[in-house]
Amino acid sequence: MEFHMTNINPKTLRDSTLVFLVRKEDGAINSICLAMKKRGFGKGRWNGVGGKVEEGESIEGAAKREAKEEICVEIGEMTKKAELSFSFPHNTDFDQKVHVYFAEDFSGEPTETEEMAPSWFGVDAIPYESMWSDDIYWLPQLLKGSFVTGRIVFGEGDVIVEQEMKVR
Ligand code: 6U4
Repeated sequence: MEFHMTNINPKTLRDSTLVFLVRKEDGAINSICLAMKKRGFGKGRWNGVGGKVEEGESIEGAAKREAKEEICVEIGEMTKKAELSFSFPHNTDFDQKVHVYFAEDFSGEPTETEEMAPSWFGVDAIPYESMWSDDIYWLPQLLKGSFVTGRIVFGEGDVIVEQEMKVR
């Protein structure tokens, strides 16, 4: 794929959060909690939990609030794993800078709500074909321990038209 970027103005991107609960065995992540989005933006896809950062809220505070609202878990410590800018030139209302975290430290069992239905997946059985089409480019890197910075531009039908990822 050839990368040449449409300008995304970082100042106009609203902050949003995405948290993946993870479980480890012998020090390595062996399962990840994904939740099926039941309504609104991203409906019908497996994803982490999260949403918009509200005014006066910290990014981590927003991430924890969304985890509680969407799958009823209380998150303690989280690790930031990626910062991804998504742009939708045909509908800039969807443009967002997504702060991605892994959380091992949580209490409560992930529980279905009106918004999301959670389920645990082995790291070798992640349903990428039923997720946002960009996830396969960065989630495997996060699971391997990398931090990813990325910019992705979507066309109609949420097809990726441009992308740039830095893995470190
Ligand atoms: P609120 O009102 O905040 O609950 P909601 O309809 O849940 O609104 P939004 O926009 O707040 O939607 O949150 C979108 C969620 O989808 C965030 O967790 C970020 C995530 N997300 C957005 N674009 C994504 C993409 N391309 N790939 C991905 N997750 C994405 O994996």
